Amino acid sequence: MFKKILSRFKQEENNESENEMQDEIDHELNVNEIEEMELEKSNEEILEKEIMDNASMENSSRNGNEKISLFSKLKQGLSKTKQGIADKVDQVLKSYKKVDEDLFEEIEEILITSDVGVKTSLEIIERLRKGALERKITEAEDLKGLLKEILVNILDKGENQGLDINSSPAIILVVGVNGVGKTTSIGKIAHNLKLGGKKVLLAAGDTFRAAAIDQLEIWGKRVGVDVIKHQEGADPAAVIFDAIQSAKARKIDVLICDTAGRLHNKKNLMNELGKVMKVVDREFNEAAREIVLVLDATTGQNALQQAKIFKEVTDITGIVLTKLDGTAKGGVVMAISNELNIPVKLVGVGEGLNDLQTFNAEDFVNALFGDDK
Ligand SMILES: Nc1nc2c(ncn2[C@@H]2O[C@H](COP(=O)(O)OP(=O)(O)OP(=O)(O)O)[C@@H](O)[C@H]2O)c(=O)[nH]1
Ligand SMILES: [Mg+2]
Repeated sequence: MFKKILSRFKQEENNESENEMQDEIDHELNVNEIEEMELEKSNEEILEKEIMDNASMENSSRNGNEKISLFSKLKQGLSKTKQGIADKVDQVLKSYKKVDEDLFEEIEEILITSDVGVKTSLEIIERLRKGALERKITEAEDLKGLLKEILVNILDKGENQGLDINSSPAIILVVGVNGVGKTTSIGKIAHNLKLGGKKVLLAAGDTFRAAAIDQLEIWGKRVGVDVIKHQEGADPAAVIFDAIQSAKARKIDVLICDTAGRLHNKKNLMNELGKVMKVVDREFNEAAREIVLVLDATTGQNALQQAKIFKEVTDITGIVLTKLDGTAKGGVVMAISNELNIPVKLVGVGEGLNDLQTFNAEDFVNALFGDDK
């Protein structure tokens, strides 16, 4: 039965024509427009929420002398994904005892149904089969170590992990569709950089709505970093231009630029990001550059689809995967890492200032399986 579903999946994947893909992409971006109308709140509402969040964050950090370590925070964040992948794998390994073909199929099913994606799941199982043969693994329980190794291998992009902004000046362009956590992530990155002694400046490149500018300013105040802004509706490239001049004049180490996710279609997105990139090339070519794509883990395979679109329109250097806490869809990180070959650089495991971590493949897989570091 499962084989049938799988072959249908594969067939569907193969049959997907370029045009259908384009429709899907345009649809995805059109949905943004509709969502924009639905999500558009008054400035006051957003400001109020931000201020309340701020207060509760401060309270919790005041109570939080027993600061949870980064790893346990990651483990806690991944608990639902663990239930969907690692716990189920553990169960089948226990029930099978010996390695056989059915066991591989069961693991494959677990992966596919956990947002790891068909393509990546099949690759993982192929490597698992081959590895088990090579290492003459016959006990089902012994497959777990091999599986973990394979997952680490897929996720580990070597030196590319973490933002590459050690040389000064540096610029980080933050892109992604609306609501994925761009502005929040900018706040968290700015906070971490400031703690590391860097001089940081923010640019309000999302000029699509006034609230976006206000929200970035709130984050700026919260972490003690200035924000360069224009009016709502201004040209984002002009904002980035001003921010770059200001960064140079003030000898800023890292300039972080917010951008709008609410663009009607792929062409608009390409035009807007293209204009911004031109300004960066011309005015700030000497700066180390990161173009990070923010993806919301709770959207599962949709996040993969978004990453494909953005990869086509700009040279993404890394992914920030937010909202891993509380979602069962964290398996999508394997698909992103494997299928797009873009390193996941940071992961968000909560709404607090300290809830954005540098991604580490080994820690991630250990946390996913509920093991220690
Ligand atoms: N639980 C959780 N929530 C997060 C995380 N990152 C962001 N959020 C929440 O996601 C919501 C949207 O975040 P924003 O930073 O406003 O997203 P955005 O991409 O800037 O959105 P637009 O400006 O509307 O395009 C906020 O309520 C954040 O608190 C995370 O890692 N975990
Ligand atoms: Mg925003």
